[in-house]
Amino acid sequence: MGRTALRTLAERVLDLNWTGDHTVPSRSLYPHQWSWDSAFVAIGLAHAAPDRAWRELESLFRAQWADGRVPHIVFNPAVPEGDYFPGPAFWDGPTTGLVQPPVHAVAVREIFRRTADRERLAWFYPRLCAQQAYLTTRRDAAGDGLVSIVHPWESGLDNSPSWDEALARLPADPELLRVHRRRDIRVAAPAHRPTDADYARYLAIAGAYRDRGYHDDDLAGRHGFVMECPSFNALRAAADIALAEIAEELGLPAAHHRERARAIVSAMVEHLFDPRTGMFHARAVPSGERAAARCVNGLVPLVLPGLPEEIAASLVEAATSPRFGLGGALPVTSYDRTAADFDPVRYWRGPIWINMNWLLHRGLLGHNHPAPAALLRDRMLDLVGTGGCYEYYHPVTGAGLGAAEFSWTAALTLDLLE
Ligand code: 9WN
Repeated sequence: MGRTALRTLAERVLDLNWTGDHTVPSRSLYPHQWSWDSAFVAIGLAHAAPDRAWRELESLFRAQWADGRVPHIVFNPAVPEGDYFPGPAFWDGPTTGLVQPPVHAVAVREIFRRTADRERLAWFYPRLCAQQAYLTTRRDAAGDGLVSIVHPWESGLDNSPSWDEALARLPADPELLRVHRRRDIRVAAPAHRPTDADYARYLAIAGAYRDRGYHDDDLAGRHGFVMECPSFNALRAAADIALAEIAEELGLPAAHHRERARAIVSAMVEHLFDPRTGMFHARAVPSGERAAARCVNGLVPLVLPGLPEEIAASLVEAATSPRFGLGGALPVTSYDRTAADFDPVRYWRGPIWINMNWLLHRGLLGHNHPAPAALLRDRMLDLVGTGGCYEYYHPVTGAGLGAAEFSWTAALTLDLLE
């Protein structure tokens, strides 16, 4: 498909999924507003419809909690409860109490670059700072300067092998799935989604957090799932770099943002980088055990400009190895292709995701690897151009999987086409 046709296709998907003040990730599977999806969508809309890009994030931040957290899902009250599970009845409120990776400051910076709307930038700045403050003060469960997630859904990489060891220690109560019926596997192929055992654990962890009123006191001592995710923390450091630029634009002090980004990068290198694998790994709190699996979230820290060059080089090497296939016929996989349990169709356990590759593309450019960056960009555009804007793609055939007409794939395609 030619570049113009691809742009038209991507814009059409975003139009289709626009609801009037936000974009749903997909009409079929995800009928509400998701936090990091909206940030990726806004990055694409910044090119095609900048006013809509601002409105996308404004609607999300209007749902920000008083403690600063930006919820992972904002439920649309017009959507019937049965259209997504777990919906508002489960969470006991108009949003979930979880968060997702903070890509929003980067998105705001990108929209500002194209609109120069200083008034809207000034509206966002304190809200983005409050989002970071929540993560910094309430979610540093280990006290090591890194944010902990309290649910696999918070990583955005739900059934990534990064969480296998931690989840295996928790009971998978089948009763929960008798009480609550999954909707996703009636809309998508069950083999392409997390398993029932995964979902039983997801519900138990979310229910425990909800039953404590979404409090973050003593997470390490009281909560069953507390993990430091490398891509979540990298995106949080990237947010501080964006916030420094936003603060400068507004004539405000910026040094503390840069200082915190530096501190996060040092903590990540100290606690999450494994020199034996040459990449980052998720880490359990309080045990400090690093997950053995090599997953794409361990490559995403390449987005950080402040990463020591030898570490950036080792990430590029790991990404280029047969485990992830950078430079090959298709973009990078979500999981190590050579692992015994690599699964080409099951969600975050093998398939190719455009948002992860878009982040790696940025990282390659930032660390001065223009040739592999250009090749990766072409591979992504070929994949979307051939298969359409799917949620994820088969790592051998390139066939589209999961939801069709998926918003962030369309949005990031628009960004790549610029
Ligand atoms: C749970 C919306 C979201 C993405 C996540 C992706 C998936 C939800 C689900 O869909 O998660 O949050 O129901 O499976 O894993 O990254 O934000 O697109």
